[in-house]
Amino acid sequence: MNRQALTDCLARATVPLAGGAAAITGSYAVVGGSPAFVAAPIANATVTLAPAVLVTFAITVLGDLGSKLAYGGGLAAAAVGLGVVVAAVRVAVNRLGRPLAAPVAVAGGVGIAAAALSGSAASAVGAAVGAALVSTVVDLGGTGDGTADDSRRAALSGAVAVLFGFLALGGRRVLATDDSDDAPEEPVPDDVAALLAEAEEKSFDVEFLEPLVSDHFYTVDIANVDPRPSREDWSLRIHGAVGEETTYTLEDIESMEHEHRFNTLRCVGESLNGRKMDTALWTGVPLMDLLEPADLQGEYVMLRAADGFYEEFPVDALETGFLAVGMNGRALPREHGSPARALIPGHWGEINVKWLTEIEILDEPATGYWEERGWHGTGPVNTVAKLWAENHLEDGRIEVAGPAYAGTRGIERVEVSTDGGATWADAELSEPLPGDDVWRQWVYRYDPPDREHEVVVRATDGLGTLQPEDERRAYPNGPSGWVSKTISP
Ligand SMILES: Nc1nc2c(c(=O)[nH]1)N[C@H]1C(S)=C(S)[C@@H](COP(=O)(O)O)O[C@H]1N2
Ligand SMILES: [Mo]
Repeated sequence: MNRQALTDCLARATVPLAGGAAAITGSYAVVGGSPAFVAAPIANATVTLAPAVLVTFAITVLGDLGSKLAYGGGLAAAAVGLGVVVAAVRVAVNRLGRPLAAPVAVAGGVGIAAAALSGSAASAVGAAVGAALVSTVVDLGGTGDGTADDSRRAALSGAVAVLFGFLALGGRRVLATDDSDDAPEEPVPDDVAALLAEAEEKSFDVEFLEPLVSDHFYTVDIANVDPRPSREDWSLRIHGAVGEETTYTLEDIESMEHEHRFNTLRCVGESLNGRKMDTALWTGVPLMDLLEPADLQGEYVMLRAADGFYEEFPVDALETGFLAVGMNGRALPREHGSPARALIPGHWGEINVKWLTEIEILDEPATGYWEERGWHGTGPVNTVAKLWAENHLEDGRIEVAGPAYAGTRGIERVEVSTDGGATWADAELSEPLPGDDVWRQWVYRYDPPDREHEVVVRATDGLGTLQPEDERRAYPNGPSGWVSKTISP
């Protein structure tokens, strides 16, 4: 293809692409980043259907960038898909010799495609309006046939799509006063406030160190657009190898006796000194209170969720499990699994299933979502001491600090070396918080040598076991090794 032909081709593709882009912005303007967003099913499929190696690379090497790229890829695919609809409809209308009918036909075609994808009329209307607008303006702006006209239409369609995007998204910001999906903030109950105050008091006053109850709790989702099960529709079904199949509604759960628990979560796919480890105060009910009436008979359990996620593990781990409906004194936020998620103490984050809908008891072991992709993330966490804060104090000393975590084994000791591991000293540990599965903080201050030096940190768990020194990357068993960092005086 020569250059001119390529330019023409691109120019012609621009109108449908601009239409597709306007369609997804139109949908977003109406329904936001909810499951009704027209790009949601496509964006989510990019993760679920992607080859395991690619997903692992995205998680371990690209981290958050990986999920942004996946989301971006999904958005692009949705724009192209709807663009194909725009193109097909416009070609058909022109063949029929009814160019004036194009906007109506485009609105209809895109609307139907968007409704099929999103299952939402509002979302479809937003998409249809966006695409039809681009189509209309392009037709009004065209003067006749020919190549010069093609590039002119291309420029016009791009400009309309961008302008529409600004207006639609701007309008959404102005009109949607509360863009968050979470319940309106209610005052934090006294008992929760007291526990949060205790955590604040026990947190070290160290700059750049996350407090014992995390300010920002990480998220890991297979879905680019999280589910949003409505409170009314949500239920938790306990079935499979049980004596008595049992279903709970949210009302059932809310009428039960609630507890508050500090619990740390850590993702098996994070890097050794990474940030996918956090702690919150969770409110909910012990899983056993829900499971006892069901009379469990199998050895294994599969937890299933509204986003299509599922994880399997031995049923014993449910004994200390918890169903959380609240977090830090508020309703469980959508990104952390509202209305209810599982917490399985001491285990890697992945079996702490969010948007939990089913507990299926099994006679035989099965394979969970991440295990199908090669991970071994259903067991207990590895011991770690992280180095998150490095401060040069006014008195000339250096202060290093971080969290240490070993699941239900607990942390007994953290040691620091400032000479690359030749000699060691004990770090100061924060007072333990109540609970069996909570991290602690460590801090160490020292007079630095007047050259670059290597600081190494290592933890000993509550069973007296020193964490292994050898560095292993996250895939497939979770990161392991001693964290070290080169520090300049
Ligand atoms: N339904 C569902 N539950 C899920 C996930 C998910 O993608 N979907 N991710 C899991 C993983 S890999 C981790 S590490 C934790 C993270 O919990 P958080 O997002 O609340 O930090 O949730 C787990 N539960
Ligand atoms: Mo995870």
